[in-house]
Amino acid sequence: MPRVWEVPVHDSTRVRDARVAAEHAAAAASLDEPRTAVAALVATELATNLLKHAGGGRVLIDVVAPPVLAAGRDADPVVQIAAIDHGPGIADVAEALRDGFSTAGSLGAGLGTCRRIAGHFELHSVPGRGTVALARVGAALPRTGAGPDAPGLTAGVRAGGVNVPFGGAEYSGDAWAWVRSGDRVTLMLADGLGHGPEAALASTAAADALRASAGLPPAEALRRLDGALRGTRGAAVAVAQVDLRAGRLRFAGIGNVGARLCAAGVWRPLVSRPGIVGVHRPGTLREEEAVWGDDHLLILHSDGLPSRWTPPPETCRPCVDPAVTAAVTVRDASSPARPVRDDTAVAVLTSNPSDR
Ligand SMILES: [Mn+2]
Repeated sequence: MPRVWEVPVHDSTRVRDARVAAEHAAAAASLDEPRTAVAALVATELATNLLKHAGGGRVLIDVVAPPVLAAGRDADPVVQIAAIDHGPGIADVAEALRDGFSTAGSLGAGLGTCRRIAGHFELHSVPGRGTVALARVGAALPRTGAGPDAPGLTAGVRAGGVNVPFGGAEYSGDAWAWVRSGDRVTLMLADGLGHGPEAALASTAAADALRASAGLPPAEALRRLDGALRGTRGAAVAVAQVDLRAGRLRFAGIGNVGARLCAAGVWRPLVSRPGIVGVHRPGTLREEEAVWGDDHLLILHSDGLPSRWTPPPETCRPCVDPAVTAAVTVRDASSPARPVRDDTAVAVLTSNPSDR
């Protein structure tokens, strides 16, 4: 059952908590000492920045699969560090990433340093709405300099997500995972009933079972998951699968997991059947099919997001890192005055621009 960390950062004492969380996540991802130090430094910088530039915010730390899964390669886990705020935003992102840039009278090495030392770093800011800074730190890069995002190792799509435990708990009852089998990539989001460790056991079992059914179509995968979750509390689960060669998306879901597909800026929901995976599976399970192309984007989310939430048109941007889109979604669907009332996970699947 993987840990997740949410560290609210509203005073300087919490910067240390963010660093310690990053060190724990690095241990969970089996990073070596130098890469652990990188994760700790990035978490420290991002938490410090929240205080300096945004009047506070929160740092989410998680161990995730890499955003691109290459066929035949084991998915080495990476530490994902996301700093989310509702601050004034950054008018000039490129300028803010320049080494030595500062607006708050600091040394200003922060964001430029993060971008240089993390394996992957993204900054997304909308003036007036806030900022998401997201870093991924994995094992040391191969000596060729080819990272997991390098062309030639890619899979046509990329996925990412964030997972926010309810009330700052150690475990989230939600889990998301993605797997690849040949031309088929499958994204799953599971919301274990209730929250806390028992809910996390159910959603973790769903993620494990998905990894064992990578090539199966969504409805068949859900049948396997239903068997795997017997004896747990059960979960709401949605499974979406892209066939890269056919350019098709297939979807099936049981229970209350939101699924929305956008193409060319237009969103439409994908519909799940009522039921609880592992407890009560509907007798028949119809798969929904749709075209999948480069301008498509899929969001799966648990009901930690408000039930009437619909993605704003600007969310439909396949060029943005999927984990950043997920973090922006969580940020914009909640506010300091309107905190979420359950575990919240959002997972996003997009095409991979480096393949084009
Ligand atoms: Mn839940």
